[in-house]
Amino acid sequence: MQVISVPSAPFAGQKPGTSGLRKKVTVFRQERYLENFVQSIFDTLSGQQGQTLVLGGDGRYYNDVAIQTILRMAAAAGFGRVLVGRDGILSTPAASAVIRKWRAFGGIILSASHNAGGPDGDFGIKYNLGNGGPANEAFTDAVYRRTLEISAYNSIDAPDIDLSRLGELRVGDMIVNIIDPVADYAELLESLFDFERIAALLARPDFRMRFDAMHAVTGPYARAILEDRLGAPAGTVVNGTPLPDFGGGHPDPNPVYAAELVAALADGSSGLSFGAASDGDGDRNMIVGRGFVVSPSDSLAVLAANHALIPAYAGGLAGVARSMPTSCAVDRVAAALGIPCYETPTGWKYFGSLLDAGKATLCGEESAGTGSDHVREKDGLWAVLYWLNILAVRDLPADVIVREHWQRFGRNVYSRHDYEGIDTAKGDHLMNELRSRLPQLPGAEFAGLHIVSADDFAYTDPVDGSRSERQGIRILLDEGSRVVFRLSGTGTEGATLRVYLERYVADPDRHEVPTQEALAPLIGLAEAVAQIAAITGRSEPDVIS
Ligand code: G16
Repeated sequence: MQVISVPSAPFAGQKPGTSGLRKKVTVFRQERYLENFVQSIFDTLSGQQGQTLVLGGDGRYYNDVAIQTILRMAAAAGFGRVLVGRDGILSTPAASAVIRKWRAFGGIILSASHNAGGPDGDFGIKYNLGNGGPANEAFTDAVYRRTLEISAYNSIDAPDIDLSRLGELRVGDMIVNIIDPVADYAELLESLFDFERIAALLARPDFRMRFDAMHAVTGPYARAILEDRLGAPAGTVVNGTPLPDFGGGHPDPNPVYAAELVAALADGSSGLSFGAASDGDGDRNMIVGRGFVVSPSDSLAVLAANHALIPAYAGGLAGVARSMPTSCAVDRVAAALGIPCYETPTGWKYFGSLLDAGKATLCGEESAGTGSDHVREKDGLWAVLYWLNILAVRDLPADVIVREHWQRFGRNVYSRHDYEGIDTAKGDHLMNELRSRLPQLPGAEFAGLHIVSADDFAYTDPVDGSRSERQGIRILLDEGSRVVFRLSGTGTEGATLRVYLERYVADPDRHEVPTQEALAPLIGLAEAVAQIAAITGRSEPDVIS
């Protein structure tokens, strides 16, 4: 096998964000762009000779082309074997499960998650370590530095291979195993939950669920698990065929982009009692009860509070972790359980060391992600099965379970306002202005709200001591209310400003006040402090979730 060195030169901007490198497909299709980034990953690794790499993606446009390129480059980099999902498909949690089960050296996941796909949509690539989780910041920073000095990439002269049939092939001297993308993952989930009880629930005539795969990667996974293994009626999974452009939709399971599912459960007319959805690459989830969308932060708290009902977690939780902007609902559960609750920056990569060290069992984020130590990614179908297991044991509808949770712990009323595609310079200016005002904020009053403290969140990993700075501006108010400002690290066009709003309401008589109404004073404070309209020219957020 002859390794060919192809001269190249750096591209600006190949800096991984919250979760890998995400850019427009048109950017990735530039000659040498993908190759430069992959070579920078391989140059940052050491000891991969003869080792196993896992490779797959969410099936979006360009997935198939990128996989063939990466296979040739992996052979040139000296990998001994690549496990690739049939048709190049692996959901993000399934890739994590495969890396762990087969003790692979690492994995490359091709996904831009919930971002739109197609020739004008987004594409993405990230590297996961041998623990199955996203590479840490030290690694991604090293990859970025490498992209700035790259002068060539390595490949071999080999034809594309047929990825549609399971089996063993070769690319150069490297073995390629085309594996069933679902089998290892389904087996793992079956080991965590009470499948018999969930099957009994799904068989009940008075219980009907719908899972919306949003034309993205979870279709085959959900069909195999919910319909084939658990016996849910055919048709339970809708939009279940993965399409390269996700049917033109936005595979982000929130009330805006999964509006059809929410509408189907809005009243009793459809006969549905439970709904769920997942995103482009299968790591996010949305849980919907009748006339009730469960907020992701509440979902994490409910999962933690009900862990004793789940076979895998009945022995107890070591601890829980949430990203900083996620509501503090789970903190209250942790306090009641007497277990630690860790607060990390946004990005699943920060949970990895806590999970590896056995400090946390469940993790979650406001951005619709929950997961556990079974893999090192957030996991959409895992969350759905966890909810089904709770419903099966408690025999109550999802909304009642959440309302009872509020009765016991109080309600952390929560919402996120997104201003998408704003001018990057304006986004940076807004954050810099806020930063410069931080020293004056503590003690200030805005429309009756008292600011207790304000800072730019920084995190020291309790396991490896690594430090991450400037992870979002927090304004903490009386009685557990907060406003947090961040710029998204996953967008591909301009900047997305995220404003996270939270207010703690203990009084059960006020739990049903509509969320935006309950948060109105905080929305006013956010505008007054950050001057969003004046700086960005936007008077309303694009997405409220
Ligand atoms: C990624 C990360 C998550 C993060 C989310 C939102 O999710 O894995 O940890 O919460 O992005 O990040 P941002 O607010 O920076 O856009 P995914 O599902 O896109 O891979």
